[in-house]
Amino acid sequence: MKASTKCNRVASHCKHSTRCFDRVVRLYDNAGMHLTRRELLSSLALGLCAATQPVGANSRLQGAPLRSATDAQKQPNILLLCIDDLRDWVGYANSHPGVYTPNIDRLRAQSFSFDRAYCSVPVCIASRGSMLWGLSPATAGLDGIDDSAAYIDLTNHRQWLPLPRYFSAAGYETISTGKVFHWEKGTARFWDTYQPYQEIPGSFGEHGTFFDYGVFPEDQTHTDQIAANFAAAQLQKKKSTPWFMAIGLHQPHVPWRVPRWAYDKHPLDSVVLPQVRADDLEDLPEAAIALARYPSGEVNGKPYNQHDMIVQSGLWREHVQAYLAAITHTDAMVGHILRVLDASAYRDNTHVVLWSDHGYHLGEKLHWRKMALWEQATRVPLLIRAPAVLPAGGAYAEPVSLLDLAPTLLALAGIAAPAHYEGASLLDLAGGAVAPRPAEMLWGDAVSTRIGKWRWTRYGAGGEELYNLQADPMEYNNLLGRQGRLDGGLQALQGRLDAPAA
Ligand SMILES: [Ca+2]
Repeated sequence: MKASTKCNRVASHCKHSTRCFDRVVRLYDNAGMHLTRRELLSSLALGLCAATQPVGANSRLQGAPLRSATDAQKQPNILLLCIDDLRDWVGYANSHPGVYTPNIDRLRAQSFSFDRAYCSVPVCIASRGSMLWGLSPATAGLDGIDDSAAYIDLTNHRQWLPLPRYFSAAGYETISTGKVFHWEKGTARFWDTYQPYQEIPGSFGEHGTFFDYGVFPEDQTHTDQIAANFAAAQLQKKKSTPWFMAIGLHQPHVPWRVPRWAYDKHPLDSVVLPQVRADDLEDLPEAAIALARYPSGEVNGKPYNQHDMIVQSGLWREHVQAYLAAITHTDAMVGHILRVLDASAYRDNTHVVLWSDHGYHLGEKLHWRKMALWEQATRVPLLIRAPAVLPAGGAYAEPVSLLDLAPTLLALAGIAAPAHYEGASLLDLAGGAVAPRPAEMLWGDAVSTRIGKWRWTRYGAGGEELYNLQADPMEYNNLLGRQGRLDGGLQALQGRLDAPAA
């Protein structure tokens, strides 16, 4: 990977300086490790391609059953609510004081919750690509670092089709608006009924921290309100076939620009900052420290780090307030859509699934945004309201991966998953029919595994982390220290699942 490519990508987050982020560029320019990994990914992908049947009318939708129109009309509808950059800050999770999500909390009471759900890659494009194509990030070539080309290849792949196409093949009308796929271009064609959307205009803010936030103008309609209105209008139409509707809600992705009422739910003096330990990086290997400090580099000739910049600005609390307000706005959009659904003819024959593409740091590990392998960046809400299938109010406490979401959505509709999917339905897992399986997440040349109470992360450049989340939910204490390794790997970890807290 060439440094210039990465700088251009990083520059999309930072217009102020393409010379920033030197440390990260150096980390990922560890050429030997990265090329080895790229070669490995390529060989994996080629192996899978070779194993796939030739393109043809019957093989394109491998695994999708043929159904009669009568059968199809009995199939449940699926409403998928896709939230952008929402970490585990939902009211029902009690994860942070002041989170206000009454509508999502009501949905949770009606739903089965996967309380420890993890993205496959902690950045929008790669997480969504992995989820929507049912492929691990390694197979899809989406490692989070420079994924544009791999993502475009996916959208044009002739055998690996995106999720809505399997619903179409089973007789569903597929409906969408908002950010579901990462980009509208090249993906709008995957839906039968599609409303284009406008991203929220934003910059890198006026606060000197590269974050854009503020009050959304009252005389304009917020893009998420437009999406919610579209969903509501669709839910009021009479449809002759079952439908799969995916609605993308942009907040709490930056820019955090939501109406005044959402800010008013979070008065500044009530906002609680996340717990951050200044010495939190001292037991991390160098590669983990570099990830925590990402993005870092220099601006106007001075070294900087995002967390330092926000602390020095004196606006940390305002940033947290804006994130909380953005969550509350999305919660209201969820409430609007669900109220219309529940007043509609579709109420009793529609499964609702809510998920977020990855988490978010607001200072923990001295890190901001996503793009890291700790709980804050990787853990997401995941709710399934399908009371005939999963008990309302129920929960699954073991780690699960969003890689399993596409086969789960197909299973909810009674559609067989295509053979190349690398995840498996969560329905069996939730019912206890199969043993818990580790959730794996990738970032660049680093891999992190959640299994039971453990998180084990290893970096291509060297260095590992091991946390006992039961004893140490904030991941303050790396049990391997700066230099340690986990002897015996995953097998050893599985053997330690029942060991006393370290
Ligand atoms: Ca995102």
